[in-house]
Amino acid sequence: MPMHTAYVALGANLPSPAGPPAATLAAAVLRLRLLGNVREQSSLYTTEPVGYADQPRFLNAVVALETALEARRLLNELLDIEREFGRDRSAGIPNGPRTLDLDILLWNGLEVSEPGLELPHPRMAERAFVLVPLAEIAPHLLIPGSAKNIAELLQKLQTTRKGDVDAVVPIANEMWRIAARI
Ligand code: PH2
Ligand code: MG
Ligand code: MG
Repeated sequence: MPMHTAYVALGANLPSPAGPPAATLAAAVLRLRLLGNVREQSSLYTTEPVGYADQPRFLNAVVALETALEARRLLNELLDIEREFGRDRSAGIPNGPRTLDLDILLWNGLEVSEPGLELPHPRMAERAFVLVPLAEIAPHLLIPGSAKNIAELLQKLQTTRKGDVDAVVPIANEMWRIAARI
């Protein structure tokens, strides 16, 4: 079976049926294992909300998932998992609060721009809450369409938006650590 490597960003800032955001993200990682092999798992980070200020802080992380699923199939599976964890898209505030957000950042070297599926993720290079955890697990990874690797993109963000990068802080969380070992 041909396998692919997808980098998936996880985010949450509302309680879900699994519990508070840390419990949701730990459970979501275990759930992602039904889609393939979670090869790398970043630390868990507490982050300042970006794009819409009046909401709780987020927890964010990134994992590398080895999977046989094509990008569109993977996207649909991730949307299913979001719904399992109580995601309600009818609230409709762009960048607003959510129980669970699972975004594909990269799927192999694929470049695609279709409704609902844009790869690489179009805003990933501007988002410290994505680049910091991604740089932890894949600093040398290259993004299609960009000459810079993740560590270099993060350095660049550090010079323009140092405050954003400093606001992404790793936290010790037992559930998250255990989920990485199960
Ligand atoms: N997700 C958003 C908008 N803003 N801010 C943080 N800190 N973390 C997120 O995951 C996040 C966000 C849209 O998906
Ligand atoms: Mg998102
Ligand atoms: Mg999303």
